[in-house]
Amino acid sequence: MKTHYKTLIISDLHLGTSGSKAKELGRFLKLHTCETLILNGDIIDGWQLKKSGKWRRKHTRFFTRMLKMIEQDNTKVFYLRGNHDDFLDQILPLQIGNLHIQKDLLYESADKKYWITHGDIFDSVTSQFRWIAYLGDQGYTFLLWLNKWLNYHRRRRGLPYFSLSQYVKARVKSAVSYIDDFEQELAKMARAKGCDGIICGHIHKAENRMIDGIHYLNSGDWVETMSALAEDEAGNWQVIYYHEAGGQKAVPEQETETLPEQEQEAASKPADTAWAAGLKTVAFSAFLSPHASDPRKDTP
Ligand SMILES: [Mn+2]
Repeated sequence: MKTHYKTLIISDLHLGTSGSKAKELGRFLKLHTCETLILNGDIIDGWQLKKSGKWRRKHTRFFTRMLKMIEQDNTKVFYLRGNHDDFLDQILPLQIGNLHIQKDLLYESADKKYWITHGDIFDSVTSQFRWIAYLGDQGYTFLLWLNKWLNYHRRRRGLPYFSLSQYVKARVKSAVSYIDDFEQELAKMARAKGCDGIICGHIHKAENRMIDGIHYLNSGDWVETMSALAEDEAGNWQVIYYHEAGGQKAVPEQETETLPEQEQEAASKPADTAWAAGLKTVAFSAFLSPHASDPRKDTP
């Protein structure tokens, strides 16, 4: 039995990178039906594809799944550009049947007006250090790789899953304030546009809360947290996670050497902090310094 929502919003799938959880998202979409599906940016990672990324069959399968939803369920799809799929700027706005490719979207629901945008606009209005820019695009990829490797060894030693990048994000002061500023600033932008709410992605941190009277919603990502935003027929929003929605555990993939992952719950509470404390020094020196000098060069 499929769960039905009025609208589903996902973002930051980063197809073309090995960290992309395309298979899991495919399964997730199979478990749901919706009237409107909004792909809120960074679905295809054009930057990585240009450098070292590889387009894989499972990446194509995601779009096959999407087209099936359009054909079988008559789902309306809006693909909004993100900074990693900014190649879309050259073709948008474009409409092919029920598929709309555009920059952003004004969405009305239950008497409320939402501005839906990827969120990278924030990077141009702030001089704040940004955590991904801080690490650099490559640094983030490396961090995800290290995360996999680390957890492979932790699992062999019987230790629970530990999310290194979530840990770094939570501990690095500038990262915390970046996320905070991002949320505040986007809420302000929504207000300036006369909207009641803002729906974005970009920072890979799902959220559903009020900020100074503005409804702030973030759909998270499909690289790590595997989260989405769902709206029911009455206009109520919630963040849903892959593992809560009945998705199976991530499976090992021969083609990308992805290692099996534990439930995300374990990731949210790093249990042995003594072990983690040792990582801090590694994290700072290994990932942070090389890119710290020029945060504008390689934006997330
Ligand atoms: Mn982005």
